[in-house]
Amino acid sequence: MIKTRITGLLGITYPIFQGGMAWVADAALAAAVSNAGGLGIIAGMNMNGEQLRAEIRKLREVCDGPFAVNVMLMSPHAAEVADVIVEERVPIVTTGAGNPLTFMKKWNEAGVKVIPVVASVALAKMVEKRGAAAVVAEGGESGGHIGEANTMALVPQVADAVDIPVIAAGGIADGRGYAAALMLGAEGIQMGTRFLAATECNVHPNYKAKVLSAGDTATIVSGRRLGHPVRSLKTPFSRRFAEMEKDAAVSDEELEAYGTGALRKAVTEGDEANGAFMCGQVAGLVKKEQSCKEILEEMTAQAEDILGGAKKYIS
Ligand code: TUI
Repeated sequence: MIKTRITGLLGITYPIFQGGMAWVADAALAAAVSNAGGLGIIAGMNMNGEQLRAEIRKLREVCDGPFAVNVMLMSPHAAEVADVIVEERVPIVTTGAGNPLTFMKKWNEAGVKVIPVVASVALAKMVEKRGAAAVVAEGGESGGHIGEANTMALVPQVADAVDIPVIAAGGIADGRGYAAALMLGAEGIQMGTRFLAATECNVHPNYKAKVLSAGDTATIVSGRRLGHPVRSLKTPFSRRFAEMEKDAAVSDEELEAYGTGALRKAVTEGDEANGAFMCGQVAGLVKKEQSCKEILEEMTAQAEDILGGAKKYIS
């Protein structure tokens, strides 16, 4: 078994989080991951307060264990979602795409464990000071909204800067990445892309098929001009978006409008022409659909093998 401060702190079997992917991470996926011994996370991003409350209750019907809700801080519903987390006594919250300080006092006072996703050392130090239980250090190999630093550089710098546990995210999809993350100073990992291909993941079949057939250079980053770079699969939509942002004749408003609703179209409709299929660089490592339980068990067995055999490098 791989045990760290994170397994003890959260009461989970495996120190493996499922990313709180907007539109994707519903009660079914989060329950499957939590029931298998990892940390399942419901995405609060695409829901208002009442929709989130319903999703939390749905999860609790089939899952007794710890789970989390992710608050996407750029969401117009962030404040009401933050309140629902307290009202529903959600045990753990993760945040993304911004600075969570405005909500941290309320969550800490309610006994919610706060685990912000950070893309820099500065934010990691700031949230530690305000009572974060841990941080997820997310590198730019990730799918979706990303920061500037990549996992190999970011994780050890964050681990040096804070005393709370660090969970590595971005570029991890198998036991090799898991073992490497521990060597960089992380005490757990978060994965999104690998869980996109999970049996219990309800994305449109086109989305799953695209992830499963993707190779190492299948993704592209767009949206830098708007201040929120996003990594997604190369599709007619994402290539066009990247072209439009280079074109000075296209206004920021037009660009923003072109992107609006694109993730929903990919997840719920599998719309190849107009959808944003957010996905990490590790898609090329994800070759088959598996249950969440199989994913957690296989990741752990591979990482244990590698870590156990690492002495071969020392003479
Ligand atoms: O949030 C994510 N990944 C996401 S959110 C999302 S939904 C979306 N849809 C369309 C456009 C944009 C987003 C899809 N994927 N990951 C966590 C994450 N947080 N990555 C990077 C950051 C981050 C970046 C800057 C966190 C804080 C930050 O600065 C905070 C500050 O103000 O200091």
